[in-house]
Amino acid sequence: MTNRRDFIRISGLGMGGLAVSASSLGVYKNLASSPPKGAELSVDTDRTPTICEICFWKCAGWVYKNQEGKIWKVVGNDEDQHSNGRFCPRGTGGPGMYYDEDRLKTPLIRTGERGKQIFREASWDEAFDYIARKMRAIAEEHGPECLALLTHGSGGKYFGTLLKAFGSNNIAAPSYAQCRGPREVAYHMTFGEGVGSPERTDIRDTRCLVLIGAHLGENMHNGQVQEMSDAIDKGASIITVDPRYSIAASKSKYWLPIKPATDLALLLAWIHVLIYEERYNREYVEKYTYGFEQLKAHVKNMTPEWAYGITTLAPDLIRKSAREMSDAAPAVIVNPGRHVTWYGDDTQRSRAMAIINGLLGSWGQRGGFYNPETVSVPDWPHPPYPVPRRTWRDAYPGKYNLAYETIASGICDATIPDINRECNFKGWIVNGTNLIKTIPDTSKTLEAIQNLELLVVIDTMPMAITGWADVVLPECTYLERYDTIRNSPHRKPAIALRMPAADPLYNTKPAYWMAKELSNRLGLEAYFSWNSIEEMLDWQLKQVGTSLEEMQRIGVKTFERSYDDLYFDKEQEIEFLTNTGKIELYSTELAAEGFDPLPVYTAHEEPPAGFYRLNYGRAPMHTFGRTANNALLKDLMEENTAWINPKVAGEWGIENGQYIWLENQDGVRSSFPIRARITERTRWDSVYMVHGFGHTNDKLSRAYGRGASDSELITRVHVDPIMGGTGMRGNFVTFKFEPKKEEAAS
Ligand SMILES: Nc1nc2c(c(=O)[nH]1)N[C@H]1C(S)=C(S)[C@@H](COP(=O)(O)OP(=O)(O)OC[C@H]3O[C@@H](n4cnc5c(=O)[nH]c(N)nc54)[C@H](O)[C@@H]3O)O[C@H]1N2
Ligand SMILES: Nc1nc2c(c(=O)[nH]1)N[C@H]1C(S)=C(S)[C@@H](COP(=O)(O)OP(=O)(O)OC[C@H]3O[C@@H](n4cnc5c(=O)[nH]c(N)nc54)[C@H](O)[C@@H]3O)O[C@H]1N2
Ligand code: SF4
Ligand SMILES: [Mo]
Repeated sequence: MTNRRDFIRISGLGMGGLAVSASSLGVYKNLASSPPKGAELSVDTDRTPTICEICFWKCAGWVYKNQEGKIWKVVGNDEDQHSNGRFCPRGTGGPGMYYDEDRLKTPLIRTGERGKQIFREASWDEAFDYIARKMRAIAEEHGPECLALLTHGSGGKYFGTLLKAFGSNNIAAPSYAQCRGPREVAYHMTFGEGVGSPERTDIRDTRCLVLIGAHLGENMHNGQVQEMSDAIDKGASIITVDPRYSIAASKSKYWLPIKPATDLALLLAWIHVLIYEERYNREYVEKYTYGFEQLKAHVKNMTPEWAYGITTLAPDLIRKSAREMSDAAPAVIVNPGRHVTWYGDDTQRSRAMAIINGLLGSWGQRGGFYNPETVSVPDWPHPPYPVPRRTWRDAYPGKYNLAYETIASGICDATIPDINRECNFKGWIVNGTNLIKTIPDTSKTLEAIQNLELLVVIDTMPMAITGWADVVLPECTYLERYDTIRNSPHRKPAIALRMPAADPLYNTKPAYWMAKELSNRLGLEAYFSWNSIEEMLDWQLKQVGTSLEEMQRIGVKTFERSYDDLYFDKEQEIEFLTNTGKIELYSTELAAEGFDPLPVYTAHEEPPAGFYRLNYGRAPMHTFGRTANNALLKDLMEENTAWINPKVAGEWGIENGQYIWLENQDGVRSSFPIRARITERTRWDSVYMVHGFGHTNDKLSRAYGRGASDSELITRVHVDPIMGGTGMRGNFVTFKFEPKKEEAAS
């Protein structure tokens, strides 16, 4: 039996053939203790509250300084539902970001050709004057709505206010069309509500957790991983569907090593078993759902035997795993996953998962999905925003009507001039997202960038995207600034504060300050009418019954729920926010838009001879590409590896540990070599690697050229017709034993 600490340690040890070095153990030790035991420092005077920015789970914690007053360590806040007082290895390594000597240090203005990284250092005034001049010029010539904000992370809120005040609401995050968008749309179609972040999965009390691709344990979303490990301790069973033997698979009662890209067939067969063996939650289905009979007819022939031919999973395994779920119902979760943009039919796959949750009656039930609550924090009062004349939707008439948020890749495509479009985007403000590595098909992103009249990048590090900027604005790290109040949904409504633990190093500044300064130059100061961020935060906090002074002391404030409705009572009549007011097994909304109202399996392209499907995922000690240069985390894992099945390695004569190059179906070869990891843990038809390596910006002294980048190899994108998500897993790679010729010469 594993306990939570083992689980996290195991997840660290399990990765990429990595031997955890002695220096890394310190980081793991911190992970389990909070606050540091035997700390010489008095708790009240020397700690300041923070919200981790190493990933988007947004754990709240404390920053401690050492006796010299230097930032020393970050630990979880016990009051915080996201972290329960513990940080994950990445969060614990956060100070590495503050101390990184490669950080962006001062504003930069481009002087040479775009992308050649020829910049001059500039003052903040010069940088802002330059940006404001260009923004005005774009607004005059093309309209303010030709400006877009691409953002991921906390500072985006302030630039969002600026952009809306300027007259554009084209604000996109890659966490939608490159990540969880299809899932959100599918759950809206089915239950009338999205899943949200943190996900409303009641893993703590579940009896059966079904992970389809979702690789918790490598995906280190803190609270979820802790709850999963607690649930395992309490005897919950785990079912993992993954072509790779993930950490989660190693903890599972059933591991279904599915043939990649065939999940929809498995899901339909599961539905078949649940319905035809009468193992669904009859009472719940009758009371709350719509379209059961259509669903039943739809899956009539989709037997486990049918699915076997597609998925390679034995019919008996499909039946047994379905029964396992139904035995646990309603305390069962078919995990909605998070990064679900895989094959382009992702909304439909997510719908099939949602339908199973509906059949098992887990939505709104203990051990299934709870009903989260959020503290509504009012914005600082400001004049109404002007109504934009056009939005990104006008670039896609009749398309993606079911997308609730802006599609980052859609902004990118609509920046490339096209005579069929009335207007193209002309300026981008890019905050905290490394678009070159984040949006698939880099050549298109670069083509878009070459057509921009203005590209402003706000980042903390020199990354691929900053290399292409006209103006680079260096943000101070999360440890050096105040920020937006965190009010994410959870079991109990709560807020958290981030405040500076130290003054910003170098000539770096927080996003709120940049946005306010820009507003002054654009005549939009009425939207930022606070005198100081402290004044603004204090006002906001007082509206919800606390104050800046109190939050500086406690970091996190948890409120009682307004209703006792974490789960709903089976006696209750519930009106779901769908067209029919029911849980829609059959989606009337999809039908109205001309899409399949019930999910249909369609085959995806197979790898050509000599090629393998490119698969990618997460490592517990890194977040995307943002931590690769972090000295503390690089110690834990300094490069990624290519997981290759021994059978395949044998055919190619590849040795374990050998450096190879990967080349995709379009002849794109990885810029850098990657070490082979020969392992039975991946199927023979795919090659797996961790995303976020193979950095191409040589200003990253530790990360440059280490490992290979999956992003480079993802040149084919399968767009989800329902909401515009960019399916990225339809790419295939083969092995090469030398770099591309032109690169070898240079
Ligand atoms: N440590 C760490 N944790 C993170 C992050 C991070 O950068 N680092 N990022 C966070 C973010 S933003 C996200 S969105 C999540 C993403 O994490 P998740 O949503 O959990 O995972 P995915 O990226 O969808 O899936 C990765 C898994 O899918 C498997 N897989 C590949 N192809 C198939 C297939 O065809 N079928 C099935 N069933 N499985 C397949 C892979 O082998 C791998 O194990 O992680 C979050 N957590
Ligand atoms: N090939 C491929 N593409 C993917 C994925 C994948 O697995 N493979 N995953 C997809 C998913 S799930 C997601 S959510 C997206 C994530 O996509 P991104 O959010 O773009 O992820 P990162 O690569 O971490 O880029 C974050 C950028 O923010 C900067 N940054 C970090 N902290 C701060 C800060 O405090 N302030 C500012 N201004 N900048 C900061 C970092 O230096 C980095 O340049 O990528 C998607 N794209
Ligand atoms: S899960 Fe880890 S990296 Fe993400 S916010 Fe929490 S501590 Fe930070
Ligand atoms: Mo994501």
